[in-house]
Amino acid sequence: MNSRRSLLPAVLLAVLSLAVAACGGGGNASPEPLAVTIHAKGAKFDVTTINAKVNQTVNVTYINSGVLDHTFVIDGLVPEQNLTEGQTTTFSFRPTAAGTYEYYCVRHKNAGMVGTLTVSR
Ligand SMILES: [Cu+2]
Repeated sequence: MNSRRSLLPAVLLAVLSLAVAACGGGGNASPEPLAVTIHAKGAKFDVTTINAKVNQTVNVTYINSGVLDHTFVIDGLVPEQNLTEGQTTTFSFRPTAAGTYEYYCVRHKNAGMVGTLTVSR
């Protein structure tokens, strides 16, 4: 009975250690925020690749420097942002899973107004 009693703290400690290890697996500190400025002009983004980390906040400044209306969408991450000519908007997102995501302008996706967000661990 005594031995069982003395075992309990050790078991608790082991469980706690596992829990901490599981939480800390991806690194305890969140990555520094990433700032990205993207211009829309013609039917193009001037930035067509964004590289981010899992759980990294990405702060985007989106500038429409052309004469067309443009949008910006990442399915599941960024709802449609609308910009009329000359407008600037800012928005943020934070990917929680590694992978490759497409960002695009709804109006000009077919014309090639797309880019790639790569999220890595
Ligand atoms: Cu567009």
